[in-house]
Amino acid sequence: GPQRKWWKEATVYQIYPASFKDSDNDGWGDLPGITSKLDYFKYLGVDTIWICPFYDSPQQDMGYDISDYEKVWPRYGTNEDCFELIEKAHQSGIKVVVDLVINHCSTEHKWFEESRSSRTNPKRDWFIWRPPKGFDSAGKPIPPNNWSSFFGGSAWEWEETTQEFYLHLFASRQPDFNWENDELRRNLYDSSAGFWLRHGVDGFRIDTAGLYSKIDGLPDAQVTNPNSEWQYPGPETRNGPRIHEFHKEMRKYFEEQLPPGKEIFTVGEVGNCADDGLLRYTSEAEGEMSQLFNFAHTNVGANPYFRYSVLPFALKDWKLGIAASFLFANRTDSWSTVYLENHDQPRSVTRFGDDSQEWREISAKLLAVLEIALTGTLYIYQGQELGQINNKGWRLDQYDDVDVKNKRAIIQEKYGDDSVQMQKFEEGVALFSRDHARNPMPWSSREPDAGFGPHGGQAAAKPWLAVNDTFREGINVEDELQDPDSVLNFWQSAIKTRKMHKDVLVYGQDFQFHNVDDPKLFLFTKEAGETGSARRTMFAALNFSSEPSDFSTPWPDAKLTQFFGNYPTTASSSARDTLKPWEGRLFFVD
Ligand code: ISL
Repeated sequence: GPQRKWWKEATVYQIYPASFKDSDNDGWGDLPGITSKLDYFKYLGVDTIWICPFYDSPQQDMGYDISDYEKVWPRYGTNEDCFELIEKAHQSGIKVVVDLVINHCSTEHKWFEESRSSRTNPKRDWFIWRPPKGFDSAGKPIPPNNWSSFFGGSAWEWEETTQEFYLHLFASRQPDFNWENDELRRNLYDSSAGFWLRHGVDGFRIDTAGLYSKIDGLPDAQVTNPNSEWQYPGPETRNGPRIHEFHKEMRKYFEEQLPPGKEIFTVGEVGNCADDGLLRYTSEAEGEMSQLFNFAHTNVGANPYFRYSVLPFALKDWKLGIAASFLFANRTDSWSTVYLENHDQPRSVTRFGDDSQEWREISAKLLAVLEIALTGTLYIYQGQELGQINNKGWRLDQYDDVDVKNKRAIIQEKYGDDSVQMQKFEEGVALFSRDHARNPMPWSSREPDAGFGPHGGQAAAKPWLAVNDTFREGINVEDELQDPDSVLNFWQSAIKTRKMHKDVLVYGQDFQFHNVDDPKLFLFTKEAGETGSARRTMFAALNFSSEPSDFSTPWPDAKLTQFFGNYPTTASSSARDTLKPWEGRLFFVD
């Protein structure tokens, strides 16, 4: 079986610093707020935290636009606050992973300020500058190619002063680095990663890890959206010609910074890639990244070219997506991840469970049963452990995300506010906006704004983004701690179970579906150990519907022993049985 590693067995809790805990009453979460909750992580049973970007930034894209890699954004605290968080976390046995955002920085980063100052500046080549293709009849410069930015509009921004465009795959104030430049790469590794490695971090989540090596000559992208002037650059930007070389070089640099004996891990965001590429990125022998986030299962039901146009999907599509996200690593020296939520995804109960009052809790628990049964490093996103759901009934102007704002402005200009297009967009945003994951964490039902800020007699500051109203209906830490049947306490026991049976739950191989076409049932087996008596089979039976469903095991004579489930355990465990609505059961097969 796979080689044992601490970071394979880790349960990682992802923190969005803006929205976790506000300790100084300015309406924004902060690092001391995170430090104040170390006991909460211990209670839940997570052993690693990943903190999204907390570096200095003008916050055009919530800190994914970095103006100084080596400085904490003042609203999040000071560098000393960060060093203290790392130290105290380590004292509590918790590892700390930070975000590495290196496809681009902010236009306010000093390197970009130098680069844009003149065509002959020594840092000119650290970013991707190109002359216009020409000028239109009105004298307007035409971008060098037809690429769209992921956040809408052209991926090129014109600079009057030097009469060239710069490339930005994301927002206009997030200029892409030119990874072809050796000097840039060395300085980038050292500032973004080296600085924090020397201050004791245990790993990195590597942002947009597949996008650094653009295809030579930056050719036009294929037309996938005939309604737009700008086209989504897929093959031109993803998993490009030098990407594996870059990752090897970077990993080698990391290793050089580490004290002897210390082992870190990295997890790359590689949304879209063929299996052989996924294997190569994460193979131990290749020495690139430790593991990655694949989007095969989170992309289901979203148009890959425009996330807000909602597509129907069958349970089978999602099952296959989930398998695709980790099966590539089966019986290899690669490793993968298990996740349903992050700061870019809506709430999993709303998307994959049932967020009605009747089924919310049980379907949230079912998702936990599924996740602890999958092979890979497990990630939980803040609020997921409470069974949080999407914001309901928000108007378009309540969303803060640059992606929603930019695309709304484009639709407004083209079709108007009262158009069918705008109505469709609004429906898509209600399901898919990144802001559903970004509300302040609900700590309490009794305090203003769910106890996000400190309330010792001071007037509470308004949080940067409104809290989700569900904190009044029991979805908050305080109420859930007190309720033994809460989603929170269920997650606690789910994590314990995963650790107790890690041979099959964390490390199990040879995942196999049964009746994969079934529209309600999600049935699979996995194996622990090698051949012979050391081998152990697990069977998972999950019902993704609000009706009871009969299931049978793949083996008529098998004796099943249930070891975990989201309803009180039933005594009989025969090869045929009925699953209650949204029920999930894990068995050993003898
Ligand atoms: O498909 C994509 C690229 O081919 C995108 O989904 C992309 O992978 C994703 O949007 C990247 O997200 C990350 O980088 C963004 C930031 O806004 C997100 O929050 C972050 O997770 C820019 O840094």
